[in-house]
Amino acid sequence: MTANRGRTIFERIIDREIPAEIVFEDDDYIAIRDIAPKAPIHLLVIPKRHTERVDEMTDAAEMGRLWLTAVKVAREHAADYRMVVNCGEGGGQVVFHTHIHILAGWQNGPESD
Ligand code: DGP
Repeated sequence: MTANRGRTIFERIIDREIPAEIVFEDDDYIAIRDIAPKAPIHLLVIPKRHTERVDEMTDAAEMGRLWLTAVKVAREHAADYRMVVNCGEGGGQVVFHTHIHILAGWQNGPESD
């Protein structure tokens, strides 16, 4: 067993154990560039407090602050954008630490390039 057992890659990025291109950070959130971008701009907004998936969050203020942070980060990078949350393996989630995807930067909409 290792000390890192159970910690996700995002917790290790938050703790600076693994490098990432950080585009925003405050006391409660970090936003990074996705390592395998699915759009010209692909960012991940990650709360520092650990929950496995967004639907574990029951506090409306906490949920609201997460989305407001994602909107702020998105608007700093693009006028128009898509936000995606994958919930659970069946929903395509691979990293089990809550995060919002921001996808943007296409010339003519999401399926264009
Ligand atoms: P999801 O399927 O919603 O759990 O998306 C996880 C995303 O995390 C996926 O788009 C790839 C990205 N990702 C995985 N490992 C790393 C990493 O080490 N660094 C960065 N920057 N992104 C990562």
